[in-house]
Amino acid sequence: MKWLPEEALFQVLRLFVDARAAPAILISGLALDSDIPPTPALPGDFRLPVSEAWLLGLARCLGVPYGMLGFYSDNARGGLIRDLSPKPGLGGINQPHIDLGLEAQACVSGAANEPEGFILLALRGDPQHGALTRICSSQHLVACLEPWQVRALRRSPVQTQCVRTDSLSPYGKPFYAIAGSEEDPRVTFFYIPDHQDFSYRIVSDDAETEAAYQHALNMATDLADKVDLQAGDALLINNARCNHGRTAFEPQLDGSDRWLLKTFVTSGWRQVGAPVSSKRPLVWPNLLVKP
Ligand SMILES: O=C(O)CCC(=O)C(=O)O
Repeated sequence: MKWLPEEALFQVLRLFVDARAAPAILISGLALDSDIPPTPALPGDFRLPVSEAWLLGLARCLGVPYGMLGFYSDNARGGLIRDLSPKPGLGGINQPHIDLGLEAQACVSGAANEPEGFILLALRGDPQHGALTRICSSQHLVACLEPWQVRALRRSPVQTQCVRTDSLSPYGKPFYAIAGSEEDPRVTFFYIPDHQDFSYRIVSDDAETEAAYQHALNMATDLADKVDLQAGDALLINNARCNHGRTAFEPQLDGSDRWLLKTFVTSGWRQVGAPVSSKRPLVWPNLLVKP
């Protein structure tokens, strides 16, 4: 908190708790460790105390940083901090050649640990400036959609469906692509990075909803702000207020590539249980220790 200018700290503290706060905040010019090693092939083994302190310190200003062990083990250091550096051939968000479609990281699996937000801190930007993080504000998007599209997306759920050569199967739970209040709509897109075994599509029993989802996704991709994260930039994202993605880019694989640190954040107290209802109890999630 002492390291941040007062105005920046004020905006960070509002992010999760003020209904009028921005959906995401970009802070530039953070001082990093004096000696950043070449961008590693993952998994790497290094410590960056100043940069890690920024990442986790910013997360503590918002709430509590956390990681998802297991989910991370193949392509990162694991634990609280995940390294994002290009790893061609690997599935998921470390794959540079794919355009990462918009998603809110929420409400699809129904798991208790879906992140309310996350932080990306750039140790090194893409020297070609091809990797652009997309942020689409839900409020802005809903204001741009046709009324019938908003109605259709609030009326009926959509469902992710895996398409294999010989079968179709549901993935995750059905979800409403638009929920929340009129003033503070919650837009949820879902995205699965390219997978060798299957492709996917988003379907609905309601034909208008299915069409509106695709239209809204295309519009969100056009409307999204594109952020060229460079060294010393931190992007703080509130998943309840925006969807995020990333353009494809060309890695050099010579140590000069884009390298981000990432952590998830929870504001702490949250409602558990489904379906969404004001009667659900508020609990403090047990994120830091194993039962
Ligand atoms: O690499 C980026 O800019 C975005 C990565 C991303 O989509 C994520 O961390 O979920």
